[in-house]
Amino acid sequence: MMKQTKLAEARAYEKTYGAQILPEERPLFHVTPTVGWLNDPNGFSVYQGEYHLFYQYYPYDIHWGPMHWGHMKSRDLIRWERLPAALAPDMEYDAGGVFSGSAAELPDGRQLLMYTGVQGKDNTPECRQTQCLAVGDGRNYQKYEQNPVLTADMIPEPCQAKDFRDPKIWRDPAENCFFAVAGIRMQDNSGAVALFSSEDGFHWQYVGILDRSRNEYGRMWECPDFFELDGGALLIVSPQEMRAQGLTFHNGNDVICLQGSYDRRTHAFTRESVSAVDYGLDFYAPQTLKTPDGRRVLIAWMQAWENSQFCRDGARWQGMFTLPRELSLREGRLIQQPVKELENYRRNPVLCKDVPCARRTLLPGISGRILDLTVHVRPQQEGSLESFTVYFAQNDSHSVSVRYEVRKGTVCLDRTDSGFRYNIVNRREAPVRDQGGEIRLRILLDRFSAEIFVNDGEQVMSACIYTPQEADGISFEAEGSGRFDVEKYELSF
Ligand code: DQQ
Repeated sequence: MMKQTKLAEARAYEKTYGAQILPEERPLFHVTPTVGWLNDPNGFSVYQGEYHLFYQYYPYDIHWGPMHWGHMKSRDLIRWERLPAALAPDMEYDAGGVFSGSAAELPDGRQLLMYTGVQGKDNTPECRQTQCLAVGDGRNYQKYEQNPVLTADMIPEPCQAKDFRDPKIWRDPAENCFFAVAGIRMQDNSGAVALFSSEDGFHWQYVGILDRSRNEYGRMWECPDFFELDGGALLIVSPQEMRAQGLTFHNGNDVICLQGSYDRRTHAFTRESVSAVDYGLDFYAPQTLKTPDGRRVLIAWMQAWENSQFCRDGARWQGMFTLPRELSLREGRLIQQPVKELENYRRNPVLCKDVPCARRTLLPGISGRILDLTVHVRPQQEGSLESFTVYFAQNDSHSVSVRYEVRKGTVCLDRTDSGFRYNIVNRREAPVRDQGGEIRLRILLDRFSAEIFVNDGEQVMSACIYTPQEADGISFEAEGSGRFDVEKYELSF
């Protein structure tokens, strides 16, 4: 009884208030909640030939509240159709929130959701987190009568029942069974990733620990994802309370990629390297799926927890996802590129070739706030270029910039002048590979965000920007001599 009420309430609320948000109040091709608050992507998966994407959702406010799951689907990862909210916190075992989780298709054609049920108030010693199931048809879901199916006492090592969350499930056709990874917190407060398996998706057993932080890479590890890619095994986790290390990791909530090898027989993961996934200002809790044509695609919450309580004036939604990115390994390095489907929405190309670098350059036809812009810069001769900056979302009083410092070997994203009036982190630098002063920057803008793909995806920098939409100027500034090409497309449906 209670169950129908909470979900029905959320569905009725989002129907009424979601419809009041004008399309111009949202980005064009980035996912936002129907109304209210969104954080982590959940259940990013293929179901009956379509992409499904759920999200941590609190429809009633633009701030975090008792978690529901919102729901969208898409045929091409770019245009998303809104579906009614999928889950509400309406059982004793999830009354504190339906936290993050994932989805898979069952052999009988039903859709299986696995999520964290929170009992008791989050972040208190009494809180208990367990993994629960719901089964549905791609629109409506029934919670499993035998929930929860995974509890912290199934883990033989001592760990804390208040921090056991974010299951990512997948079906392994080779082994004809399901696997799931989830974040746990050991007695020393540090995070680890536990692996579980199940033959039918409903009855689960503990397999082992894939990797652990030992308080070196942050404390609790949230939102793990584990998959094989181009001959390697990748474990992506979102550590809390990370300590900064050079330009690679920053303090607070980070996202790291543990790369190594996986022995399918013993289920042992051997870590070989650790890298950052995104060098921008807003990126957390990513999740991946495998497309029917075999690509590994990642999507993340494009927001830093630390600044998520600051909203744009008059906002009726808060929180959006990155553009889905294709992952690959190139010379052992994680490469991320916007999904190729985006190219179907490119319109009105403007190409400017071999432009001489100058103190300030404006180019005809190069402006806008919803676009796909690539700049390729090269020095006139070796050592002749000192820096190159692209300014965008620019007018007399605003701008956001991406600056390449050739000798330092860094790219810096800076939104200090984006118009936001809160004391948040506004600048971050990424180390880039030395190519004798040459660089490629692909910049995706979608009204409220910027995603910068450096050197064909060797580094990515994602950030929300808070600049009035009238600020749509783009300009280029160089110190030293060189030449550059610009390729710009508007993006539209
Ligand atoms: N967000 C969820 C948790 C997860 C955290 C709660 C990460 O499941 O650990 O909204 O952002």
